[in-house]
Amino acid sequence: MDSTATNFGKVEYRARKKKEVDTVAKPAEHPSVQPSVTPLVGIVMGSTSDWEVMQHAARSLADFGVAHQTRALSAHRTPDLLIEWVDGLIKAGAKCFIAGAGGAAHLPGVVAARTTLPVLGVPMPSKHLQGLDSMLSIIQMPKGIPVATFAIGDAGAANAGLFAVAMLALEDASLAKKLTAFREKQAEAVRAAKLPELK
Ligand code: AIR
Repeated sequence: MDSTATNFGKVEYRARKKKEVDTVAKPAEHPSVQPSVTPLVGIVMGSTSDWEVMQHAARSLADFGVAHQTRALSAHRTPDLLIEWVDGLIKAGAKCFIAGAGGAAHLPGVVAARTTLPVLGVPMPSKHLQGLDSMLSIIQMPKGIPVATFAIGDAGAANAGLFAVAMLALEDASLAKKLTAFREKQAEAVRAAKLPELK
């Protein structure tokens, strides 16, 4: 990884176009978000209707202070704009993409076609097939262009965020420490859990 990842957490801002600034998670929006220049992760979804689920990916990143940018862009409805956004984030120094889509969910595959950065795909629950269509669309990538596919829905979105944190933590000791602490806290909650008394 290049210096962007090892510079994680440093306070610096780089001039960006207005529309990009508006979608970057800023410190004021979440206390744990570092005021980092570059969005390290691009989160894209096929529709604003996916936000309810995809916010969980953003939450995972925000909880670890990872700068990210969120956009609703469709591989079918706005293909040119999608490519433009992907190219812009690559140029800005992003390290990976999280892409969520539903139905004929080509979005993660189209993003992966444009970059060699890792692409994490999140299948949206869908009205008629409960997300099975989305999952099969994302998971069945032809050989040569991989997309890592996560669980359908909230858990998949949250885990995609955590997976991005784990990748960034390979080059960032303080992030790795936070991830270990998160796992310990989670394990402690399970250890302390009590089942209800038998009635
Ligand atoms: N979608 C949008 N463009 C291409 C695809 N596959 C997906 C969205 C969303 C679903 O279509 O990711 O999950 C329904 O979108 P909407 O905007 O009709 O609610």
